Amino acid sequence: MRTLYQFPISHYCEKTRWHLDHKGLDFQVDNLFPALHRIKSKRLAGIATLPILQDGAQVIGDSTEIALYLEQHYPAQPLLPKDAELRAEVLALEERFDRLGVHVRRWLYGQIQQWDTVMHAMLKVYRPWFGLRNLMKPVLINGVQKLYGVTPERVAKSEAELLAGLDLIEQRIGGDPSRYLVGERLSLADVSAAALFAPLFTPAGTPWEGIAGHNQQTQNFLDQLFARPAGQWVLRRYAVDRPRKI
Ligand SMILES: N[C@@H](CCC(=O)N[C@@H](CS)C(=O)NCC(=O)O)C(=O)O
Repeated sequence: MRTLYQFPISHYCEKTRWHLDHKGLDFQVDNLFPALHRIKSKRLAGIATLPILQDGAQVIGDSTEIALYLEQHYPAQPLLPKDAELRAEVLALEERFDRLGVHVRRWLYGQIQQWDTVMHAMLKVYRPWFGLRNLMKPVLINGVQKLYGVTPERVAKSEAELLAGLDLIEQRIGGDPSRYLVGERLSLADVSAAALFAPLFTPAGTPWEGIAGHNQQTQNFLDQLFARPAGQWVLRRYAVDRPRKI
């Protein structure tokens, strides 16, 4: 039995779901309640973050570690090229986009003015537990802002970082949304970049669809990103290369 411990709206968890789906590996999800998840994540893998994958007796934490584990143990449908040079390029990009995921998340949380749809997407999978779910909302809003460093200065820096990330995608694909970041086929670099940027572009069928807590100014900014080749590239990767969306 394979279990993915996750949060539905985490883009790092989405990266792992995509990888598992790409390999056609069955798994069940165990949605841990935010904040309380740490009791289990620490016990399982000694870490505070999700995703964590349990595959039989093996427990692997961190989306990149999980990706490397999956490539090693399930070599069919590879996402890492055999060629050493291409492989190194993919791994370097995967690391870069992994770091950019932090900026995407911080920037997005920094735009939210109405938390209703965010909280709904974050918590709808959990039972109401005698009202505890609703009572936790203000705690979680505060916690998310503290944990992810959502301050105006850091959000502004994250905006610059995420724009640099989109530039990098465009540079790699030569402005053509149908191309891949490395070589002629989907790799771990594409899965990482597309999954970690996806909350900006809310592809249909993903957990971010319907989240709308930002103002018109942010929407105008997002519209510009949508129109860019990098925005179209994320949507293209979802349409063409994401076997199942949730
Ligand atoms: N480097 C980690 C990052 C994962 C991560 O940041 N997960 C977030 C959700 S998006 C998390 O678990 N946050 C809860 C916490 O830190 O307590 C990975 O790739 O798995």
